[in-house]
Amino acid sequence: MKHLAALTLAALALAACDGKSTTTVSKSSNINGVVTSSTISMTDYAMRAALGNNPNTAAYVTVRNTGTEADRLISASCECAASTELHSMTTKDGVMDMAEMKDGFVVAPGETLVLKPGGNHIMLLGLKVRPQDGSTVKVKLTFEKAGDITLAMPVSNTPLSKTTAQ
Ligand SMILES: [Cu+2]
Repeated sequence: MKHLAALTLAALALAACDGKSTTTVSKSSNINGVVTSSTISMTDYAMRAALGNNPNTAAYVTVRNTGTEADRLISASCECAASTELHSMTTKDGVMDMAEMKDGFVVAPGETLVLKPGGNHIMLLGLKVRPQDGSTVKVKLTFEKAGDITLAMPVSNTPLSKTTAQ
């Protein structure tokens, strides 16, 4: 256990160190919150605040492939959670069911992948830090071709609700 604690501290130190050199993204971003690499553009990203004693939460993003080749969202990771999975959401006979997308999500050229509340999502399991409404939490997305892109996700009790005018 001591060993694990030391590792965690080392990871935190690394993260703190990393945070000094850049702001929030590893590629580039503009003031409208659009994060881009040469072939991937991301908008509408947010994380749901931790609810009650729920050990898990979810995060969302819209990914547009502006390149000429298919890419694939392979995985996501967050220091806030013990593990992170990509989940699909299906409804059968009125019952919602989540399943891990072990091969991730393919995004064809010119197409858009939408991860949103009530739909496919990024699942954050075993929260180590409980994301609070109004805070910002970094989530790293890993693409097969575009590589790693880190998003500073705004945390909300009602993620992305502003864009759908509730
Ligand atoms: Cu899920």
